[in-house]
Amino acid sequence: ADGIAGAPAPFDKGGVKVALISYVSAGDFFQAYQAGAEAQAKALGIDLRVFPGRQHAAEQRDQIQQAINLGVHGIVIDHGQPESLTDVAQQALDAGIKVVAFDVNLNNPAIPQVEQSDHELSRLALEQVVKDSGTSFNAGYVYVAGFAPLDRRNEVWEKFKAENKGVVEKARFGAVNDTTATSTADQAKAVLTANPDISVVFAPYDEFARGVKLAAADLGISDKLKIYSADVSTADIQEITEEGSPWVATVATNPAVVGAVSIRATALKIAGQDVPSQILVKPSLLTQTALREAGVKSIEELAAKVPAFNDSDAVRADWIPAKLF
Ligand code: SR1
Repeated sequence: ADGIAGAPAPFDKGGVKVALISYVSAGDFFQAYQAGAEAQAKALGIDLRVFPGRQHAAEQRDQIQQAINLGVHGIVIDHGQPESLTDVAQQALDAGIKVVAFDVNLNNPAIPQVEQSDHELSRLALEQVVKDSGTSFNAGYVYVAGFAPLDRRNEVWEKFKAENKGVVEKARFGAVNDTTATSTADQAKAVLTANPDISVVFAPYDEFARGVKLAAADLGISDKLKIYSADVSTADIQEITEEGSPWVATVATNPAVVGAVSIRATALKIAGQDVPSQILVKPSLLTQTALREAGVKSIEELAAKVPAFNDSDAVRADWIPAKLF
């Protein structure tokens, strides 16, 4: 591959190899994240090897070992189970490979972590809940423990409940698998049937929200429910803004930007430049009302209306090409 004139070594000569190793690949968020990583890698002349995730801890470990054997310069570890990754991540570092984590806490000072300000994300969503429904309501909560972003969002939910005793969590459910939305829909149907007094569902992952919305439609209770989520995609915008949708708000970054940021952080590490240990990409609140009023129908239209959504100042350098999307 061609080098970049004026870039530090090894980017000046080219031939830089990076592996993107994911735990989850299915769903809009992860596809857009990968596309953003690919766009930034291309702009940097990086040969990006993408290892798809199938929610399989042993497979993800094997993939890291394969990447070490391939002699990559850097590895992005995207989600995963820390207990099955910390030793192989250390093996990669010992082999001189730079490692960056997205949404998985590897507790290693040599591994910077990219995240979407999950505490703020949760806080913004719950502030909107209070605006819409006050502080006395019965709630459903969709959560699967063990995923760093969901655990961070959960910390804010727990605090919110502790501070608002009128908020009663009637049921907690959820699944993360190959078919997260439909599995969550099946569970939501049972939960909403057993708890007809639930009026708010906090579902801080778009696949969760999609599942709850599906269940509400099947049960014919869409008009009795308000769903709040994280994440956004073109398909999500359509589901949020369609007539009668109970999905009333989401708080989101542009996942393609987060993918690009992950690659930039890895490139800076490979070039021997400073990278903060925590790299935050800030999310924005997107309400159904605002999206409808702005007539936004896709991620591209959203980015055109909210320029900050299409970029991040995180981990920038003069030699790293910007303006990817
Ligand atoms: C299974 S964890 C899902 C979350 O990871 C990313 O942080 C996305 O925001 C998504 O909500």
